[in-house]
Amino acid sequence: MKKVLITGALGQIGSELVARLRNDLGLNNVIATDVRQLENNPICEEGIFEKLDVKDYDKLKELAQKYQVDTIVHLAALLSATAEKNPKFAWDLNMTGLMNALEVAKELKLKFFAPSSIAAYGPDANPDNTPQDTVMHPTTMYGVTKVAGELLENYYYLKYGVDSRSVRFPGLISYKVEPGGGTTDYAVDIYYQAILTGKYECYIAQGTKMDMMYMDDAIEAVVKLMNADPERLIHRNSFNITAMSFAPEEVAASIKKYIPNFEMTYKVDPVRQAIAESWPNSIDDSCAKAEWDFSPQFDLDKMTQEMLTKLTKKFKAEGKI
Ligand code: AKB
Repeated sequence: MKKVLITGALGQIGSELVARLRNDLGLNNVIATDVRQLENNPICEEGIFEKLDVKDYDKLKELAQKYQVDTIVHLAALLSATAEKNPKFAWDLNMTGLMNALEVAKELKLKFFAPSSIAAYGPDANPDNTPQDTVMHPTTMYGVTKVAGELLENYYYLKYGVDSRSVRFPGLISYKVEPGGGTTDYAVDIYYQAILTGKYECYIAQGTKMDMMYMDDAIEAVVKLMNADPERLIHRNSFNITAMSFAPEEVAASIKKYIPNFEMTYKVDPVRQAIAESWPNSIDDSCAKAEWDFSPQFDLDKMTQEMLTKLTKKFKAEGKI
C-alpha cells in the first residue's frame, strides 16, 4: 500500500485514516474523495482531495488512473440506523459503490479494503463470543449489505485475484469527527454530553451489550491488515475485530470515575434498540489475532480518559466550555 484512493474520506473513519496515511505515505500519496466538499476542512485542504460520488464508476476509475494509485480503501456507505430509514437507497449506495470500487480494483489490479461490521450477524448467531465463521442472517438492510459485501469481496478475490481484505468493525469511538446514523453512536455522544451538560439521555436500553473500539485501534487495524503477509491470511473478507464489549451503564460508570456528578437516563428508541438486540453481545476476534497480529491497546477506562481529555481540549479551543 503505497498510493491510496480513499472514498468517504470526510466520514468518521475516513477523516482519521486520511490523516494517518498522509503522515505515513506522504501528502501526494493519499487521494481523499467524498461526495461532499467542505470549506476550511483539513481533509479537503491539506492534501489531495477530489469530489466523488461512488455510484459514478467512470469518475472513480478516472481518478484511480489519474493518480496511479495501487490501493482503494472504500469507506463510503450508509450506517445502520439511516439505512433502516431508507433501505432501498442504502442498498443502492452500499452495493453499487462497492461493486464499482471492486470493478476498478479488478481492472487496474489494485489492492482493496472495505469494512464490514458486527451488523453482518443476525439474531440467530450465538450472541456471546460469536465465532468468526458461523450463520450470518442479519435482519437489517445495513447488515444485508455487509454480508453481501463480504461475499462480493471474496468473489473478486477468488475469481479475479483482487487482493481484497476487510474487518468487521464494532462501534467506533472517536473525538475528531462524529459518526452519523449508526446504532452505536450513543457511545460517542455520551462523552460529548458528559462534558457539555453533565448528563445524557440514552436511546439504547440498560443491559444491551455491543462490541466497541477506540478509533486509534481501528486505524491501526486497517494499516496492519493491509500490510499483512498474504501467506498468513486464511480469512480475508471479513475478520472479526473488537477491543471491548459494554452496555450503556458500564460506559456511564467509567465516565463517573472522572466526572462524579455525571447522570444518565434512558429514553429507548425502539428502532435502534431492535437493531442492537439483533447484533452480538461480543465477538470472537481470535482469527485476526492469529493471522495478522491484531492487538488493540485501548480498554474502556483508557478510552474514557483519552476521550474526556481530548474532547475537553477541543471544546475549550472552540469556546464551547
Ligand atoms: C453502526 O452502528 O451502524 C456502525 C456499525 C457497528 O457498523 N457503527
